[in-house]
Amino acid sequence: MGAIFCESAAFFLVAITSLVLFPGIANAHYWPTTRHYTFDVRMQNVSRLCHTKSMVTVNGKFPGPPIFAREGDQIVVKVVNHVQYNVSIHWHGIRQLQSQWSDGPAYITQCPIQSGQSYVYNFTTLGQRGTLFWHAHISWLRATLYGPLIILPKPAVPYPFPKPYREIPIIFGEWWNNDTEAVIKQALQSGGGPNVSDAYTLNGFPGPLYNCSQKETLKLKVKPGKTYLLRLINAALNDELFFSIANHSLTIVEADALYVKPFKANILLIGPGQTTNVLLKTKRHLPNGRFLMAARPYNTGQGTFDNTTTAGVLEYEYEGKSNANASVALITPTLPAINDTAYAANFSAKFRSLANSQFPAQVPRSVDKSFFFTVGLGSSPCPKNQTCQGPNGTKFSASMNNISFALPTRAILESYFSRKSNGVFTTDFPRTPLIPFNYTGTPPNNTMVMNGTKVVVIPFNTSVEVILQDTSILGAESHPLHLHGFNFYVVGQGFGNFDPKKDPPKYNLVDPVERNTVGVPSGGWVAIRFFADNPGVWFMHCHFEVHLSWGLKMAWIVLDGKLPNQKLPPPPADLPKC
Ligand SMILES: *[C@@H]1O[C@H](CO)[C@@H](O)[C@H](O)[C@H]1NC(C)=O
Ligand SMILES: *[C@@H]1O[C@H](CO)[C@@H](O)[C@H](O)[C@H]1NC(C)=O
Ligand SMILES: *[C@@H]1O[C@H](CO)[C@@H](O)[C@H](O)[C@H]1NC(C)=O
Ligand SMILES: *[C@@H]1O[C@H](CO)[C@@H](O)[C@H](O)[C@H]1NC(C)=O
Ligand SMILES: *[C@@H]1O[C@H](CO)[C@@H](O)[C@H](O)[C@H]1NC(C)=O
Ligand SMILES: *[C@@H]1O[C@H](CO)[C@@H](O)[C@H](O)[C@H]1NC(C)=O
Ligand SMILES: *[C@@H]1O[C@H](CO)[C@@H](O)[C@H](O)[C@H]1NC(C)=O
Ligand SMILES: *[C@@H]1O[C@H](CO)[C@@H](O)[C@H](O)[C@H]1NC(C)=O
Ligand SMILES: *[C@@H]1O[C@H](CO)[C@@H](O)[C@H](O)[C@H]1NC(C)=O
Ligand SMILES: *[C@@H]1O[C@H](CO)[C@@H](O)[C@H](O)[C@H]1NC(C)=O
Ligand SMILES: *[C@@H]1O[C@H](CO)[C@@H](O)[C@H](O)[C@H]1NC(C)=O
Ligand SMILES: *[C@@H]1O[C@H](CO)[C@@H](O)[C@H](O)[C@H]1NC(C)=O
Ligand SMILES: [Cu+2]
Repeated sequence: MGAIFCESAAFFLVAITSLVLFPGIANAHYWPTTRHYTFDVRMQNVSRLCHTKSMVTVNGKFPGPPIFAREGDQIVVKVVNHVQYNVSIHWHGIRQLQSQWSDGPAYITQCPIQSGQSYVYNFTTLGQRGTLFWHAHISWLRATLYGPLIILPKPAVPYPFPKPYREIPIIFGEWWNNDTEAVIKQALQSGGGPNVSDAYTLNGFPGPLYNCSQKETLKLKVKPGKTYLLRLINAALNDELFFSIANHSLTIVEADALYVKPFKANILLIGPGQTTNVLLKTKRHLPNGRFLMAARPYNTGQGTFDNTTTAGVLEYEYEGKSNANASVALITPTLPAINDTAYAANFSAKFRSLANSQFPAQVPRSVDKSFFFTVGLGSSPCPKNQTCQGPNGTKFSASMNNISFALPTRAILESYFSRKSNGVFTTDFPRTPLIPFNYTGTPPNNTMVMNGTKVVVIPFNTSVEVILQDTSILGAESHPLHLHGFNFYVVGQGFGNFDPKKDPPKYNLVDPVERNTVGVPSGGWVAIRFFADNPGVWFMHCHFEVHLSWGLKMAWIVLDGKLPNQKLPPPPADLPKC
C-alpha cells in the first residue's frame, strides 16, 4: 500500500516540477514542435480502500499519464488497445480544427478501437492554452482512463496573472470497488439507477476520511509566501464537486482553458468536464497546522449518489522545518450543504471573460439560428417479460427535447462524409420541444421519451444560440452540458422557465464567460452562443456519465464552408472500422 502511494505521488510531483525542466517545453528553440505519446491501454491491478482490482489503464497508470504541450504544438498519440473492451479517447476541450477525426466519441466521430487494434490521434493546440484533460469516450471506461492535458502559453508569453512559483495539476475522480462496466451494464438491463462509487479521489487518492485509506492521501508540500497554480480538473463520472482548502482562499483565473477575470472564493464548484485554474497564496509564515483540501458533491437529484468526502493535505515546509507531523492539528474546511443550489448559482455567476485586447470576447451579438432544448430525465417502457427498476416499473431514460439519443452502429462522421446517412442518422432533431409544458412545474402525466439518432444540420459559420432548459420531470437536477468542437459564451442563466421576452434583455454580451462545459442550473436554464466555425459532427451531451448512457445527448453537423480550410478533410487511413 505504502509503495503504491509513494510511487504514484512521485509520478505526479515529477510531472509538476518537470514543467520547468522538460526540454522543449521550456526552450523556445524547440517550439512549435510535435509531441509524441504512446498510450498502451492495458489491465493493471490497483489497490485502494483495501480492495485490489484489475482495471483498464493507460500505460498501467491510475490516473493516466499527463500530456504537456505549448500553444501551437502538434500532439500525436498512438493508442494501442490491449484489453478486451472497445476503446476510444476524447481530448476534452481541444477544438480539433482540421482534425475532426481525432475527437474521439465512439460512434460519433469514429468507430471504437477494437481489441488488438491501434489508432493515431493527431491534432493541434493552435490558439489554445490552459488546463484540459483526456478521457475515454465509450461506455464507462473513463472511470479509469483519464489524465491531464496541459497546454502552456507560447514561449515567453506570460500568464495574465502573477507568475506562479509552481504548478500543480489536481484531477478529481472516483474509486469503485466494483467493475464500472458491470455497473452500467446492470443498470441498463434493470432500468434502475446504477450503483454509486465508493470514494472520490484527488490524483487517484481517496484520502484520510475513508476506511483503510490513510496512506492513500494526496499531500501537497508547499513553501510559505509563495503563489501556486492549481490546475483543477473534474474527471469524476457522475458528480459535480464542491472543493475547498481549510483557511485558504483561492483566486480563480481560468475556466475550461480560457482566462477569466480573477476573483476570490473560499469554496469552488466544479462539474464533470470542467477545469478551473486557481492561484493558491500560501501563508507568509510556517503555520501551526496542516490543512485539509476536501471535495464532496453538490447534488439535488432524487437518486442515490456517493455523498462521501475526499481529502488531501496541504503541508508547509520551510528551511528544513515542516509541519508534516501527525501531531500537528489538521484543519478541516467547511463545505456547503450537498443541495446548496444558492451557493452553486452565486458561484457560477461570478465567472467573466477576461475580455481585453489580447483576449477579446468575440460574443455573437446577433443570432442566425436559435434553439431551445429541454434537458432532463424521463422513462422508457419496460420490455415485456421483464421487471424494471426505474420509475413506476419503467426504465430510466434521459433526453434532450424528449429525444433519447440512440448511438448508431456506424460512426456519424464517416457516414456523413461518405454521404451514407441512411440507417445511421436522421436530420430532424427538433429545434424546440414538440410538446411545450411547464418545464419546472408539475411534471406532465406522460414521462415517456422517444428515441432516435437525430442531428441538427447548420451551415458553416452560423451564429448559434441554444437555451438549455432543465426539466423537473423526475426531479430538478443540474446537468453539466458539454459541447465538442467549440467553446461557447454563457450569455444568460436563471431559475424557472426561460422567458423569451424578459430574459434576453438581461444577457451579458460584453464579457460573458467562455467555456466548453456549463452547468444547467437545477430547475433553471442557461443561454449559450457560439459561431459554428468548425465543420464536422459535434457531440453535445450531459457530462454525467449515467445521463449520457440514458440518452441525454445529441449531435450537430456543421456543413463545409467555401475555403479549403473550412472543409472536413478526408479520414486518416488508420481510422477504425465498425
Ligand atoms: C492481477 O492480480 C491477479 C491476482 O493476483 C493476477 O492473477 C493477475 O495476473 C494480475 N494482473 C496484472 C495485470 O498484473
Ligand atoms: C499529423 O498531422 C499533421 C498535420 O495534418 C501532418 O503533417 C502529420 O504528418 C501527421 N502526423 C502523423 C504521425 O500522422
Ligand atoms: C461489488 O463490491 C462489493 C463490495 O464492495 C462486493 O461485495 C460485490 O461482490 C461486488 N460485486 C461485483 C459484481 O463485483
Ligand atoms: C451493485 O450493488 C449491489 C449492492 O451492493 C451489489 O449486490 C451488486 O453486485 C452491485 N453490482 C455491480 C454490477 O457491481
Ligand atoms: C450519505 O448517504 C447515506 C445513504 O443514503 C446516508 O445514510 C448518510 O447520512 C449520508 N451522509 C451524509 C454526510 O450526507
Ligand atoms: C437540503 O437538504 C436539507 C436536508 O436534507 C433539507 O432540509 C433542505 O430543505 C434542502 N434544501 C433545499 C434548498 O432543497
Ligand atoms: C414471455 O414469457 C412467456 C412465458 O414465460 C414466454 O412464453 C414468452 O416466449 C416470453 N416472450 C418473450 C418475448 O421473451
Ligand atoms: C408513478 O405512479 C404514481 C401513481 O400512479 C404517480 O403518482 C406518479 O406520478 C408516477 N411517477 C412517475 C415518475 O411516473
Ligand atoms: C410552472 O410551475 C411553477 C411551479 O409550480 C409555477 O410557479 C409557475 O407559475 C408555472 N409557470 C407557468 C408558466 O405556468
Ligand atoms: C394528462 O395531462 C393532460 C394535460 O395536462 C390532461 O389533459 C389529461 O387529462 C391527463 N391525463 C391523465 C390520464 O391524467
Ligand atoms: C425506441 O423506441 C421504440 C418505439 O418507438 C422502442 O421499440 C425501442 O425499444 C426504443 N429503444 C430504446 C433503446 O429505448
Ligand atoms: C466493438 O465494436 C465493434 C464495432 O462497433 C462491435 O461490432 C463489437 O461488438 C464491439 N465489441 C465489444 C466487445 O463491445
Ligand atoms: Cu445530466
